[in-house]
Amino acid sequence: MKVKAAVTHGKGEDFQIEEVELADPTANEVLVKVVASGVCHTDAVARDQEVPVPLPAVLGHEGSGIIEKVGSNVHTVEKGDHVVLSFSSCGHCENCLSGHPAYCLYFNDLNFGGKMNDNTNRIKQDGESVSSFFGQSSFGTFAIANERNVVKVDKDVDLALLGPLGCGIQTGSGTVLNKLQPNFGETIAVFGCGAVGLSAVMAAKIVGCSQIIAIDVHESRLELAKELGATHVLNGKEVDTVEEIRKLTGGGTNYAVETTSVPALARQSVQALKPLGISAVVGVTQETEFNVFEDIMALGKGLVGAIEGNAIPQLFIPKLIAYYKNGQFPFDKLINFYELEDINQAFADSKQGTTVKPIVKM
Ligand code: FXY
Ligand code: ZN
Repeated sequence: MKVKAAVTHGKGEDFQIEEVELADPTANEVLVKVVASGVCHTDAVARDQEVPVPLPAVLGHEGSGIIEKVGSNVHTVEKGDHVVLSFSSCGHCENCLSGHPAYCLYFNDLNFGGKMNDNTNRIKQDGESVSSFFGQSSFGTFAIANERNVVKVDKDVDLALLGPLGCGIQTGSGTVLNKLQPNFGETIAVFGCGAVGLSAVMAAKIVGCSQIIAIDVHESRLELAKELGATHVLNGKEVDTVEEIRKLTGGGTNYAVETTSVPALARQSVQALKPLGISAVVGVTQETEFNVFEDIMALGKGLVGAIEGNAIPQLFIPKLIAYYKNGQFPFDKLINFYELEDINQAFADSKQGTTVKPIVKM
């Protein structure tokens, strides 16, 4: 079938709204009428070829929509179901089998390699193959997704809002709820108040952290952090954050989440911990300096990584929606909607910091 999509043709180039040809879903795939898709920093990273996704590609990996057609071997969803699309995983490796699909041994190939799980393409333009992304390519009016990427959701919530639960919002909230798991009354510092950081703030409020210290350099985001549950906010441009956090908490927090990808902040997130504290890094940082003895070993601290909030999306996303429905997880406050035609503006506003989480509507 012919569908409209935002196509990425060249490194760093604007998305072009064009027609592409979508093949039928194979046995383990579904065809989804995409209602909307969140915009995540990882889409920009792929567009700019910091990760070499073969181009041309249809990016987008925070889709939400309605099942239009299912392959012959699909059993968990049917036509008409509302779904959120999440990341790809193989289902067969030891990490998938042990309930850790975000650490699938084939994660990079399946999400960034440009092909579906059977290593073939579903999208074509002028007879040439076009890459898929995260097994969904949600920047289009229809998408083919692996059954494993699909999360069935309640029909009584606005489906257009839900796509970011498949990546950015799951990443921030899951890092707190699934990975760090603070106890009621413990303390946490969240570095960065983008969609990931603010989702971590909301999650920390859900578990009852007594001090939730949010750090950013944009005042508007710090205001939003307060609204969403931060008990204290720090502008990293104005104060020494490590010193301030130690002062506010009497020696440091139990936990930290680093979402900014600013290399120096990975170390600061550990320095801001009290003895035995743990910092989770979710911002992609390649290299930075630590004094391993002083920063980590001497005080029994830990630095851990987390991908996609350690979530099993089919179990975790419905829980987030339940929290949203009872008012405990107001992630809609992060969102601004755009038309698909305005997708380049959505990316620009996200980079600028004027929109926390853009969603493009199809
Ligand atoms: O956006 C989604 N999350 C990613 C999986 C985080 C890791 C990005 C790695 C880029 C190579
Ligand atoms: Zn993402």
